[in-house]
Amino acid sequence: MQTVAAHGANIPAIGLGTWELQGPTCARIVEQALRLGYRHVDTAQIYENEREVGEGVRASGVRRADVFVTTKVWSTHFAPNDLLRSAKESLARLRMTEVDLLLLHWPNPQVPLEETLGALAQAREQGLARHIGVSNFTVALIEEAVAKSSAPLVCNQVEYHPFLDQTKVLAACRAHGLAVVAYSPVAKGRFKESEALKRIGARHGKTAAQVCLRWLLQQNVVAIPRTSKVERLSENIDVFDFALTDAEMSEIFAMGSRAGRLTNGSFAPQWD
Ligand code: 1BO
Repeated sequence: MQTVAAHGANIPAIGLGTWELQGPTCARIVEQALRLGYRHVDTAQIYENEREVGEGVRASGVRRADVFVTTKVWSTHFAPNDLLRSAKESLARLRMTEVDLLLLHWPNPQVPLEETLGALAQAREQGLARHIGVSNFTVALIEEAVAKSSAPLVCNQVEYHPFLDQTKVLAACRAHGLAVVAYSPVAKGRFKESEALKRIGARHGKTAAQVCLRWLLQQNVVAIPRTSKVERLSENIDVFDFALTDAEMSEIFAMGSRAGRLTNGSFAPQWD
């Protein structure tokens, strides 16, 4: 599988997102995904499915060392001791000795970022995580985090799809060598409303969802589509055998705006 490199991490370009997947369905989808060739699974403490993600990885028969596993610390656990305890609890639920990537899930202005980043780097030093990074960070927060982190941050995981303009965040990540990992890469099904995505897909014998994923790959962005349907797993990973033209890439870029954001909780920062 194609990977995106950042500060020593090689992140498989397509991963399985597990936000909102629960219980046996989650374990089954993770197992199926790995059997189909996925090598990257994304979870989080707040998703309440780390146990099932771990079960799915073990049931797949794929060696743990061959799967890139990400989890995230929820923002109410950013005080240094809480962060380390939370990371250890995640590992216990996953039944893993380390994750490949540990992220701060959302910024939390209540806890000084320097302290949280110190604890995150400690988690890495203690072998709880091979790499560390952030999620839902704005340009200002990326700049601050990069300046204050003693260890390299390998990614910023953010919502990104054709309907959301993330030009500024992408530029900041690139400037500091962070990979961008896109959650909701097919815009939670909104791709179905786009005649243009369907038309472009038809030209390549692909679906509109595959066009969204390919558009991200051609920007060197990692995508983590979530699905609870086995047939969609195959569709989402079948995006490596075609290429969008420059004109098609531009046409898709033109669909994006600030208004296209789908995830915007009360805990969200002031977006760029
Ligand atoms: C609240 C969870 C957002 C995506 O990880």
